[in-house]
Amino acid sequence: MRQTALITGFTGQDGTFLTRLLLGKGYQVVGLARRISTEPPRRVRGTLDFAREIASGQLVLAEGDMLSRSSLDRALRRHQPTEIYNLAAQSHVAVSFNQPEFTVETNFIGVVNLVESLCAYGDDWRMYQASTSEMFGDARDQTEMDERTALQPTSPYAIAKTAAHFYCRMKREQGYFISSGILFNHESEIRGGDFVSQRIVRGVVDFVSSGGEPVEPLELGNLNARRDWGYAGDYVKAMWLMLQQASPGEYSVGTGTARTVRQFVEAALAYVDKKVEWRGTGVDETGLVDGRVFIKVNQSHFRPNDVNYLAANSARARRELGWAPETSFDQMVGIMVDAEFNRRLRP
Ligand code: NAP
Ligand code: G4F
Repeated sequence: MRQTALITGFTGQDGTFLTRLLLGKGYQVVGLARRISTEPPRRVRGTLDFAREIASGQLVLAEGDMLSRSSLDRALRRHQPTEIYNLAAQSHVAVSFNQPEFTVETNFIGVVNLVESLCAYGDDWRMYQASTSEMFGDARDQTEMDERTALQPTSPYAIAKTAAHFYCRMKREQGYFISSGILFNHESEIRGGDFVSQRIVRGVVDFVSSGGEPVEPLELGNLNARRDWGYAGDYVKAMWLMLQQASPGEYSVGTGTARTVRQFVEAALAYVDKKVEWRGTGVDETGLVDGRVFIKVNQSHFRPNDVNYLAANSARARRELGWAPETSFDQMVGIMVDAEFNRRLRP
């Protein structure tokens, strides 16, 4: 019999990749989407076209919001999913400092709403919770992080995600099948435009497309922050694998290699055969390309607290799930840059 999966956060980056993965496996996918006043973003239109191509009726949309328990109850009763992937979140760390209440409501209370709705709905279900490496906070010893590493969240985003992580753990200990993926940063050609990877990629494409004409420098914040960046298409496979195990658990998922924001800039430029020359330090640092200022540091992009180092120890995911990243960092950067050039050819 065909399996039904419900995905919250279906319109986001991971929701898009996971929908495609599950449709490809023959699932019926129920995409929970909140009502917005503007037209659906292009990335959802792409998914709808994709669904139409492979089989009509395999993808259905359910209107709902993590802050409305009754909408979650209704979606569960109506569609009877057996796998639930909770990807919905206010997912931007910097935004969470300006909107702490909304972030905590969505990322923590929203999870409580969903879990309690599921417990009332029955017991034939498995849930995936999107936990995050941000929960580790600023590790002093800079060793790779796994499921046993202490959590020291330092942003409203991470605090809310940590509360949700513990809530899911509590429910797992009561016998419910809830698995939490502690995923490290993963990017793609459909990454939101306000994350540093996509800001850099768009800046590089602007620079190359200018043909030597003056362009506004790309303003960034903390160039020294190190992240363990992987490709989103690989990471949604780990989510699915977690729900196929005999028992639920927590899994740290990343590549194991941390790179600085500065190295991301260098890699994106290298892909278009350019080199950056760094000058100055701190907020006075600039990056020159072909003698022109391409990068400027702007204090407004710094966070009140930043996490300076994140790198995964994914031994458990590799051993138990058989998961491993398939796309290298340089390949991921290339995919993003190519997609940005193509997007400009087809507005
Ligand atoms: P994303 O692109 O920002 O997508 C977030 C999704 O959540 C969107 O579909 C958004 O819908 C939805 N959403 C937000 N508030 C909602 C609400 N109140 N009710 C229903 N839906 C709501 O995020 P992502 O990168 O795909 O990440 C997916 C999940 O993994 C998130 O929980 C994120 O915190 C977590 N995570 C991400 C990473 C990463 O590097 N990408 C790493 C670790 C964990 P709209 O389209 O309507 O805004
Ligand atoms: O791209 P970012 O905004 O991602 P961040 O904060 O690491 O969060 C992402 O990954 C988490 C997993 O670890 C997810 F849970 C979360 O949902 C999200 O997907 O920033 C990365 C680094 C930070 O240290 C930031 O301070 O880049 C630094 N940075 C420097 N300049 C900048 C900028 N970040 C942004 N967004 N914009 C800048 O101009």
